[in-house]
Amino acid sequence: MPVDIKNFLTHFFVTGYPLIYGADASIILATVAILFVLTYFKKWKWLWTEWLTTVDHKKIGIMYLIAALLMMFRGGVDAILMRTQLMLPNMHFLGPQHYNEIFTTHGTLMILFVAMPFIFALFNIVVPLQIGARDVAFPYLNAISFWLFFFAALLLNLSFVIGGSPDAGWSSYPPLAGAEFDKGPGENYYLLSLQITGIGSMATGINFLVTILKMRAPGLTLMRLPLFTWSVVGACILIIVSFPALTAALALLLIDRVAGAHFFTMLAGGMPMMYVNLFWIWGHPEVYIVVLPAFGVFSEVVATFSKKRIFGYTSMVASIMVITVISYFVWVHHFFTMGAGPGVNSFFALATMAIAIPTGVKVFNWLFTMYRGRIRITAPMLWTLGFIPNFAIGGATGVLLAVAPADYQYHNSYFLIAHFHQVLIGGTIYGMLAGMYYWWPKMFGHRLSEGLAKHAFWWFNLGFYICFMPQYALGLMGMTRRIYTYPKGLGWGPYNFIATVGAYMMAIGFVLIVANVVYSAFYGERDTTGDIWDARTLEWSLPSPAPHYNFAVIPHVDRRDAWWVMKQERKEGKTTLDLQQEPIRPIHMPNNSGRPFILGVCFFTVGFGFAFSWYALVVLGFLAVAVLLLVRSFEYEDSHYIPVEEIKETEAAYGRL
Ligand code: HEM
Ligand SMILES: [Cu+2]
Repeated sequence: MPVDIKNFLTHFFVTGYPLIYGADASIILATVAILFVLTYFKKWKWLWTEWLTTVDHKKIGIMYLIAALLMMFRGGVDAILMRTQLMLPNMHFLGPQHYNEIFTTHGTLMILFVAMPFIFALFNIVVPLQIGARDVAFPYLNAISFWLFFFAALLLNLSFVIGGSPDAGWSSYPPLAGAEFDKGPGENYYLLSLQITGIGSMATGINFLVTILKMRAPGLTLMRLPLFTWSVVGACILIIVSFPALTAALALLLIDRVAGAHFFTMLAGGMPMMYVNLFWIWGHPEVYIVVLPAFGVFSEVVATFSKKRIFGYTSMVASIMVITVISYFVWVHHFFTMGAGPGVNSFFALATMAIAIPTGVKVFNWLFTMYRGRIRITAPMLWTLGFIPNFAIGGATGVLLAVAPADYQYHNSYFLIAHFHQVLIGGTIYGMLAGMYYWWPKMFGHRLSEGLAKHAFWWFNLGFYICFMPQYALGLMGMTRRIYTYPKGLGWGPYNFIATVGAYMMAIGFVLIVANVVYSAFYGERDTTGDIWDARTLEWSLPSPAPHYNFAVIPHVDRRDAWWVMKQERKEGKTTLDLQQEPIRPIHMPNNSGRPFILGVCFFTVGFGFAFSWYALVVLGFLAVAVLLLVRSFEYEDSHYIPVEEIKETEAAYGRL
């Protein structure tokens, strides 16, 4: 082989790590297996027409969910690798460079490709059904958002085997992430994949805010809106105001890297602190973007399984909105030690602590809702109950970190690692899992096994404390974040060992969750009523899974907890709120389209081209995007009507006519 081709290949493909060869092999095997199964069972057409081209929010939600779980596995493997490396002093399981790459991809994946798709899964699955709508405001755009996210995730993961992963941390600060210290393509992959998924997230934020503001069923005023939907309002506002800061930061850093500009390098008057500000102006609200929907889930779950309406509805709404506003004024707490001075630091310390007030309001309202309720301990309720102590500890340690002078001591130590995992896992992940168990019957028509769910919960929850509690101590003992190993004799060994045992326990919990998904697909209890939990909000008035047009007749709402009220009134023989109060009319629905998927492929091409500075690919990708947009603008028939006959047949098959 000529030397330059050989050079090219060894640079293009990541070589030298046995773990990476393992990854190569498993990628090839999995791809072959998927292709084989699709071909053998003749499922290609089904895959394309039912899923890849769908604009149905329920299906898009399910695809987000599957992607989030897959990425959680990926990020989880990273976590396990890191914890294994840190288990004992002086370990040589991972080298320093590899460790850097792994904490970077782990953090990036978990925030942008696990937490985000997970909340978007629930937005899609729940919001239109909960507000009595037939779809989201912009269904075609919704599909585009999904495919941008999907191909961005693919791009980031590809870096692992082609070209090399980013290694400057999920926050990717220059100058470390600049071209001078990080030749990469890894860092380019990071910038491009975040940029692409960011466009999709921005569109999702706009889409759902408009959906909620404009498409509510008649009578469903804002102050009658279910709390999950309220939390989506908060998250969407935050997405819309914060993502542009990320877009700008990533674009400027990319220009610095590929075009040799100096926005963030001291040369020619650039300023690295500008990046840090821009990043956290997005980065801090981002943690509320992913935790507010979890709060929404807990509100639904607590009310349903306590058989009571939520305590303090108005204060719940107010606290969501207060959190939405304040969380935008705290970003500097991520760099108290970077020399802003006492005035600035005090302002941001106080603003940060102020968030504890509305959050506390919410926690007490959940507790008061449970007080004297008829509580049923189901899987969603378990995750909700598990969340409360977690969040109390995570919130308290957050307030400790917000004390600016104290933060000078434990800034970037393991204390921080323990704190943010406590809120991100104990808040977001617990919330998303609670939501998954709760709405699973609505998605698939059967429920997940309660027995397996309980085992999974206890492995995960106990593992969580065993993993992260020792890390608070480690932080106070001086162990800093992002170190790949440590010497003997510091007293850190036993704590790290225990933490690693906890991480393995969490991994067992995750495997049990996935096992439950598979098991229940065959043996799960079927839901024939559509209202398996005896719940309170409108989505439970539909059959499970809901027909693709959702509501044959749009319901009228005149109170909070609309479905609960309807059920009560039906019991009393008053049927004023009956769903079948109007005649069925033809339903207007959007057409499927393959273009969002192809658009994802084009953006992937652009990203890949940029990563390697192959500008022909970039131009080609952008041209294709332009053509696709043009084609769309000439598409005059993008929707159709479902005839009354077909609706009647479907409803009759559900036994509803
Ligand atoms: C199974 C549970 C998890 C374990 C055992 C785990 C473990 C770790 C470890 C060992 C690190 C590196 C610490 C260091 O060397 O500095 C880390 C970093 C990080 N983790 Fe996790 N993690 C888990 C889940 C999550 C989740 C669910 C999220 C977010 C939703 C998350 C977000 C992050 C972030 C943002 C970083 C920082 C990366 C960086 O420093 O650039 N982790 N995690
Ligand atoms: Cu923050």
